[in-house]
Amino acid sequence: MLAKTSPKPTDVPAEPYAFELKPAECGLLIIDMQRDFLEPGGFGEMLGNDVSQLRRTIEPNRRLLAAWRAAGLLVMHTREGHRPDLSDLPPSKKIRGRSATSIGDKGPMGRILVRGEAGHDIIPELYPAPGEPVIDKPGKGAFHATDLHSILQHRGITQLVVTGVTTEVCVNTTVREANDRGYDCLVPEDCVGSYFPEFQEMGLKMIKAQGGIFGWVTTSSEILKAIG
Ligand code: TIU
Repeated sequence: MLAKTSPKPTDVPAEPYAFELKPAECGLLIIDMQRDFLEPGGFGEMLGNDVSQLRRTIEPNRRLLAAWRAAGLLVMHTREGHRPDLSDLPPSKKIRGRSATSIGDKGPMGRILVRGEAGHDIIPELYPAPGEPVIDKPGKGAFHATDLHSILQHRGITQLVVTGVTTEVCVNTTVREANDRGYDCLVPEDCVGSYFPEFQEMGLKMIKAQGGIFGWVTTSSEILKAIG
């Protein structure tokens, strides 16, 4: 079998200015594309949200994931959730929202946001392939209380393409955490989604404002051109 050669560094058109993508140092990090957030009957819908706002991100993510795999580059996935005994669930998170049903309780797809339950797992369209690290995170950010930083350091990763849901919650928190740890983050706007259109817009604006205070924003088609 021929060894895969990584594409060369390429400038990807982005805002606030071009992102110099170094494929060998760049990981694709897909945030929380879980059934509980994207499918009818899950935790997201239970909170009163319209899941169709998130489902439009599935197809662009699927194309980007396929291209990233074909180029032989690093793919990682995250899942928000907790241990079955809920020992890693902060009491503040358990009671937030004053909902009759909350994290750890029985929902339509098993116990809500509990590891090992059907609703906690990643949607079939973007299911992790063998060998792709899956980061189980108890918080909104993918670095808090996980081994993500170690995994990235061991692989020589300095850049992240961050996709997934939701734009203003887990994606923004993760981009901010990554930025403070020295990673350059590129966010394709069609691959991230929010239940709220105004938060989608502002969540992306906040990343690229002030000269790219947290990172860069582009589209998946620009990234596909760069690694294709
Ligand atoms: N993954 C993620 O963003 N978790 C959330 O709880 N998001 C909401 O927008 N609620």
